Amino acid sequence: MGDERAIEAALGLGGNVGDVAAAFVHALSRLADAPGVRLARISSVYRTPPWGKLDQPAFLNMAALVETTLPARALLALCLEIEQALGRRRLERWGPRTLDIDILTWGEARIDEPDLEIPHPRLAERAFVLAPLADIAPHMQVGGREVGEWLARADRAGIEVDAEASARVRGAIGVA
Ligand code: GSY
Repeated sequence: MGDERAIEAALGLGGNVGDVAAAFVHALSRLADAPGVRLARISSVYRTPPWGKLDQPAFLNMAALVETTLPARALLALCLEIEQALGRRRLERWGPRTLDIDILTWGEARIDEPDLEIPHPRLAERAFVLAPLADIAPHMQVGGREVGEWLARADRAGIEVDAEASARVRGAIGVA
């Protein structure tokens, strides 16, 4: 990255169709190679019960911290481009999907637009987002509390680290 001031942004990744750990590796590699983005930290990969629509396979979820000189909207465009390159399929609302990349935070910005809400509006309620994010940013402030505090209040039943998927992703991505 150049000399422009970098912003720290948190991303949430998830999917439950196909080889999701491989999709995470491709997505993180694309992010790491993108101009204006430095991949700073990645969480473990968690196996999580489906939220919203219950009769679908378990998800894998993880989080990443990036330092970026991209405006939030350009970071969103990059995330959508990566999702599409990886064949994102969302067959129905709340239903199975190959890969989602959500911008959870972009610095301390608050953005409330139809296609871009930051911080992510449901971040504080969803243990499948909070558990990975707490790995890498437990003290990040969101909505008046730290991520770790939101996680302590959330229902994290059934959420477990997937050790094999975590090792695959960490083995392929040289980031702490
Ligand atoms: O972006 C949210 C996609 N999604 C998920 C998810 O990522 N993890 C879990 N466990 N359930 C989900 N339901 C939806 S929709």
